[in-house]
Amino acid sequence: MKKKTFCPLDCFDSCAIVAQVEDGKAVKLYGDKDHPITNGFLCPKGYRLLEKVYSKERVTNPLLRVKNEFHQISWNQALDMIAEQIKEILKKYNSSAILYYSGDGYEGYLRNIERLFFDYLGGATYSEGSLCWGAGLLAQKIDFGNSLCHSPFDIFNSNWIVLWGRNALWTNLHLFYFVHMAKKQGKKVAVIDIYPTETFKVADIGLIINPGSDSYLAYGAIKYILENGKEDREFIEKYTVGFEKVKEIASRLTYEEIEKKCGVNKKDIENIANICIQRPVSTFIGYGPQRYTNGVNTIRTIDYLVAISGNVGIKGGGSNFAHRFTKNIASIFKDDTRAVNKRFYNRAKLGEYLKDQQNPPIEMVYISAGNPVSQCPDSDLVFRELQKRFVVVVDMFLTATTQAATIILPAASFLEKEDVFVPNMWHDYIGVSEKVIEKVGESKSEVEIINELAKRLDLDFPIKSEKEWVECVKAHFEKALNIKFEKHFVRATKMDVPWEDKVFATKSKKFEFEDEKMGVAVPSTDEERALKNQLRLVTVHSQKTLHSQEFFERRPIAIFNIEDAKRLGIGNGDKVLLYNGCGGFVVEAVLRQDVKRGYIIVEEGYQDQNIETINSCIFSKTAEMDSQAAFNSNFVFVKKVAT
Ligand SMILES: Nc1nc2c(c(=O)[nH]1)N[C@H]1C(S)=C(S)[C@@H](COP(=O)(O)OP(=O)(O)OC[C@H]3O[C@@H](n4cnc5c(=O)[nH]c(N)nc54)[C@H](O)[C@@H]3O)O[C@H]1N2
Ligand SMILES: Nc1nc2c(c(=O)[nH]1)N[C@H]1C(S)=C(S)[C@@H](COP(=O)(O)OP(=O)(O)OC[C@H]3O[C@@H](n4cnc5c(=O)[nH]c(N)nc54)[C@H](O)[C@@H]3O)O[C@H]1N2
Ligand code: SF4
Ligand SMILES: [Mo]
Repeated sequence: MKKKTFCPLDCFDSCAIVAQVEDGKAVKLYGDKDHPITNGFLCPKGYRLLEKVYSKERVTNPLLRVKNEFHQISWNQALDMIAEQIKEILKKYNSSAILYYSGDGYEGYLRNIERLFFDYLGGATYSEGSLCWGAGLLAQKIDFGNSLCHSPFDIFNSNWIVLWGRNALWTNLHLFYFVHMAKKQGKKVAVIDIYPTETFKVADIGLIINPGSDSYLAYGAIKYILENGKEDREFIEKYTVGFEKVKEIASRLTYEEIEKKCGVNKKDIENIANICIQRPVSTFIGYGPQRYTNGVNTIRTIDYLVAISGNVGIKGGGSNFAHRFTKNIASIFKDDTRAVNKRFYNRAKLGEYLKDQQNPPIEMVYISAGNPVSQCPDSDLVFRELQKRFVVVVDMFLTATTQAATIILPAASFLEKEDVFVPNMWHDYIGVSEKVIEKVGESKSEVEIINELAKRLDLDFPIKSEKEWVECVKAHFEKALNIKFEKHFVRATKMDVPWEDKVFATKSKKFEFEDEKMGVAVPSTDEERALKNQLRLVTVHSQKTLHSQEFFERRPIAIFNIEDAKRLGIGNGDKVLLYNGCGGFVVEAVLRQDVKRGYIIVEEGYQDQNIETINSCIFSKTAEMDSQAAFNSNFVFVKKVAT
């Protein structure tokens, strides 16, 4: 028997999966051939999802920590204890003494039921700011009014494709495939990154740039375009505001300064400019370049380059960062009128918030589909602060975070529940998944857990089955988007080219070079500075994992420039401690000639039994307006610990 489901991982591609089921057991997963984006194949992680579902390591019973050991308890015991704890908190303070941490480990829409539950309680402490994409979203909100992508198929209308800080082969495999097909049709590709990633395989032009300096490159290309009169005059005059300031900044800038800041030469700046004016050009901005203190500014300047070169609102163009086509649709899983006590913490500063927050302080933390000890900045502080509290973690596995849990609730995997998958990073095919297998062990879905808690707290909460909620969510999107779910997926919009009418979602209805609050984006570098002998730590997403969810064996490595390593007495294969005032983490050194000096590259998401994570070395810094964790604005000392 075949059943239809969707990949639950937080990924650009949101793949449609066909599960082969025999005697009630899923035996194989493959990419849905009917789905226009998935196109019959999954990434290597996707195929391995099945091993996760049936893994011996899965937590299949509720667990309670007694001293430092976990003991199996019944669901009734676990849920009663949590409900009691909530009642105590409501007596003592109000519901905002509960912090709800909603992670990105599972992308099904029904998990938002947790938020509705906390709204019904009176509103918890919710997150704002992002670990992921917040700076870029804010940038595009300022410039365009929203972040929207072209249809993936529109790439075939482009002359050039620019992958700007997006490692598509690892993180967005189906885009990589689209690029590969476009190349077969003669389209050209430029890739811009801080080191030669595997995505450079498709590059006609590959450019290596200093971390955090992209706004200089963007301005350099703008300068060159303006000097040669190649800007799209009509677009600029009719549909934008604030251009004169950008022009002035570009004219004052010198190529020498740009070369120095970005570490690229004038020829390369000219190359990028010449590519951008060979309209149409589609640009795909990754999330690496915005994980700096100047992340918003950086993405805005790339938008400027796309706009000035005339690539906004045209077929084959675009500044594709994320696809927030649901932005104006109210969530059915929120009820602000009930959440009178709600307040917000910044995800990038979770540890500090737990430590300092008063009136009321955080007494309980409810974590679902998240591994904040591994994934938030300042892991050690997050861990220490969680340990002091009543912490509930809903997860399928033991993680760095569950080590601080009071109670662990075993989550059903994506194959054990039905759901709706609403992508928001690249394409716009919404999917409805079937329940493929019965629950493994005693695991429960998030909907079931919340229903049980709501009953115990006598809330007048809408108790519905998963099936009923799926129908509600479908009906909601059908109405809001004027679509019909005739099969298990549907394209949510008919928009192939965003902003085609050149009416933007900004206040002025124009593309805004200038913002009331943040002014005009300028050439900038990350303002954080290294101390003597420190190297910048850049963390990237791994091909082998989805954050802390490992799919293949890997060991922690740091890629070093060969000269830097020599200077610091480090050889290839050495075990080195990376450390700073925040904490430390041991990695193996890999020396490469093709990586520039001054920084090391480490994959994120490592966690081991001793709760050591790379985010031990990451301070709680943020990009502008606290929009985003500035993971890459950190520096470490390195010390050889063994060969
Ligand atoms: N295999 C895999 N796929 C994933 C994920 C995963 O963990 N594993 N995570 C998913 C999620 S949640 C996200 S947010 C996306 C992220 O997807 P991407 O944005 O593609 O991934 P990152 O590794 O965050 O960053 C992309 C590239 O930016 C580069 N970079 C870093 N700093 C700079 C800079 O200053 N300038 C330039 N030009 N480049 C820079 C990095 O070297 C890296 O190659 O991927 C999704 N897909
Ligand atoms: N240094 C550094 N840190 C980073 C980043 C970086 O680039 N550098 N990237 C950041 C980004 S982009 C993101 S999006 C975050 C992501 O960080 P997290 O949101 O923590 O994501 P994951 O580690 O993928 O998953 C968290 C947990 O969800 C669990 N899970 C899986 N399926 C289910 C389910 O069905 N139900 C429940 N309840 N749980 C489930 C998994 O077992 C896992 O333990 O990390 C951020 N952290
Ligand atoms: S991780 Fe991404 S590319 Fe891989 S199967 Fe899931 S959605 Fe598809
Ligand atoms: Mo992310």
